[in-house]
Formats: sequence, structure tokens, C-alpha cells
Amino acid sequence: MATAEVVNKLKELHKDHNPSNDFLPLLGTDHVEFYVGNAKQAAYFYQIAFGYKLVAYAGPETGVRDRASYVLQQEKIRLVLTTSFDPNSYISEHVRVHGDGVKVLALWVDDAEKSFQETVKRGAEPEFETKTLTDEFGEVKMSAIKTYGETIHTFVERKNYNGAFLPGFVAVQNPSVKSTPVGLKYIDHCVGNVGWGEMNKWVNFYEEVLGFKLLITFDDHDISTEYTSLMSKVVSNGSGFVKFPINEPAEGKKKSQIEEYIDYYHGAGVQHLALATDDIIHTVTELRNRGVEFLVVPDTYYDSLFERVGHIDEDIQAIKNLNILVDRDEEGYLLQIFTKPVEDRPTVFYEIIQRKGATSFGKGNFKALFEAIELEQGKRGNL
Ligand code: TYF
Ligand code: FE
Repeated sequence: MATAEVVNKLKELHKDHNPSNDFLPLLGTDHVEFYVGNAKQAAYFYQIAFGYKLVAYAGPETGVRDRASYVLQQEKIRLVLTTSFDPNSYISEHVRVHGDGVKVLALWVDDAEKSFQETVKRGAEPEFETKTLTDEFGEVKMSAIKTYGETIHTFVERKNYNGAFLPGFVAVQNPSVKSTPVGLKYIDHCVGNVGWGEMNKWVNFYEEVLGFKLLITFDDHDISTEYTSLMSKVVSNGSGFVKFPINEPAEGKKKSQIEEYIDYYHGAGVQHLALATDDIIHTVTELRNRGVEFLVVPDTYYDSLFERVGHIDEDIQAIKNLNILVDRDEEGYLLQIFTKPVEDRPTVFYEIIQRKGATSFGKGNFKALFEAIELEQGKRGNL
């Protein structure tokens, strides 16, 4: 699809959006929960390297006997890192199979029970029914449904709740790790990788069960290099604030990056979280100084950059030095960069994105980006 079409589609999809007839009005992403082998050390990484602040904790010291959870926040982004002490728990099983990875994409709603009823009625598989959690700071209602792989969507209703995170968590007043934010603001999109031939099934799921709309289709011709290939469709909720691209591997001369992910994650799961900043030069400079590793595109990428995207406000030399990618659509441009996987397994990674009007996903960068990914795949012996 041409960029102009994408932009028009976005406008068309959201212009008639009326929250009162949306059966699943979403207020945004509430949090993303990872199940990990050692939450204490993962929390240190996210505080020091990514600049999150530890805001809440649950564990033995707070009366939770079987696990520890760290809640990290930077502006609107909230990550929860959970580790289990019980080798037979579903959490430990998740870590055994997938390594550290995303279990929960939690959605912030006005009505957790209605969200559960409406989605289950349309075919969602329940994970857990609505439960009410209370403490001295108020009440939170939560329900959950299953999505691709072992990932779940929790619906979180927090009316008048003014605790640090959820009942059961204790606010952390003075974290021992002194973190400095890097300018990350909100989650722009969350991407899932699914198995061969499964993309359309999951796109249908988001359309039929959650009432999302198909926003963009990238076929294997859009997303292929000389060697590898994938397909991707982006679904979005009514307000346009929640966007879930779904990737599946496609046949190429060599192994698709999506297949590599599936092999190491042992199933479908979250591939990347795109985090928005409004000063990508500052954010990426900080992340690099703190040891975060990024994919590398060749210097020749920048030879034709101006021709492709025209004028940009940022200093081109700084963009080139930091290896940031730029793309333009009808509405503006975007700057983006991708980390290497943040696990030993080539599974979860991050995108840092700054939108300057653009509402698209950086299609003009796909070739350079996928070649950069292949370079890493080759180093791992997985190409
Ligand atoms: O989310 C997106 O669509 C872009 C591009 O494996 C992308 O960030 C798509 C697939 C992929 C890596 C990046
Ligand atoms: Fe992305």
C-alpha cells in the first residue's frame, strides 16, 4: 500500500470513531509485564540502562511469598518484571520455555467486566474472570483473555485508585538505584510474531474479538531483502492509540528473522515494543552511553537520505553518528532506531521512535533495517 493510502486509511478509520458505540473502548496501555529469571537484576538493567524509576514492589518483604515483582515507570510507560520462587509455577514454566519475555499486554479500560464479557462473547478464550482488588488506596478490577502464544491481555479498570500500582504492591519511596530518565514517553506500538500462516488468524482475532481495524498490510514484497522475508499487518483500536502489528515469517532464500524468533522463543510472542521520545538524539545518545546496543545500518544509508526524506529539523551529522533511521509519509516524518535483542536469546528488542507528524511505520527503512537484522542473524549462525 502506498504511503498516501495508509494515511488516508488511518484518517478514515478514526474519523467516525465514536467511543459510545465502541464495545471495547481502550484508554491506553496500562502496563507490560515480563516474566523473567531474575527480576532484581532485570530491574537494575531497566533502571540504569533505560532510565526507568522503580515505583512499586511486591515480594516477601511485602507479604507476597511466592514471587517478586518490580514496577518500573518512565512517563506513561510502565513495565512490570516478575520472577517466581516456585519451580512448578506457570511463571517458572513460562521462563523455562520462552526465556525472559512478555506475558501480559495490559489494557487500561473503564469497565473490566464489560471488556471481558464483550470479548469472550466474540470468541476470546478467558484467562481469568473479573476480580476486584482492594487496599487503602482504592479498588482495581481486572480480567484477562488469551492472545497469540502464551501472551495475555489483561483489562485493568482503575477508577479512583491512587495507590502506586495495584493493590498488593507497595510504593517504593527511595529506590536504592538512582536512575536518570532518557526521555521515553509512551508505548507507540507492541509487535507480535506468530507462526507460519498464522498472521491472518490473529488479525481476524483483533478485528472480530477486540473490534480493532486493519490499518496497514506489508506483504513479503514490501518486507524482503535479497535473502529473507516476512509479512506484517497492523491492527489498531478505535481511538488509534493502541496499535498491534502482527508479523509472520515468509519464504526467502534464507531463514526469516521471524522464524529465528519463533525457534528461540518456542512459539509466538511479543517481538518489540516501540517507545516514543520527543528528542531521539538525546534519548539514543543516553542509551548508547549506558551500553544499550543498536542495530547498525551502513554509512551508505545516509548518502541518499536527503533525497528520500527531504529537509529534517535534526542535525544530519548527529543522526548519522547515532545511526538513526528516517522515513517520511504524507503527514510528516519519523525517526527510529532498533536495539539488538535485550536477551541472550534473539527474541525481544526495542524500537525508539520519534514521530514528527508521520503516522506510519518506517516502510522506507525496512530494507536497510532487515539487512541490519540479517547481519546479526548471521553472527548468531541463524541465517
Ligand atoms: O513495527 C514495525 O512495523 C516497524 C518495522 O520484524 C518492523 O518497526 C517490522 C517487522 C520487524 C521489525 C521491524
Ligand atoms: Fe515497530
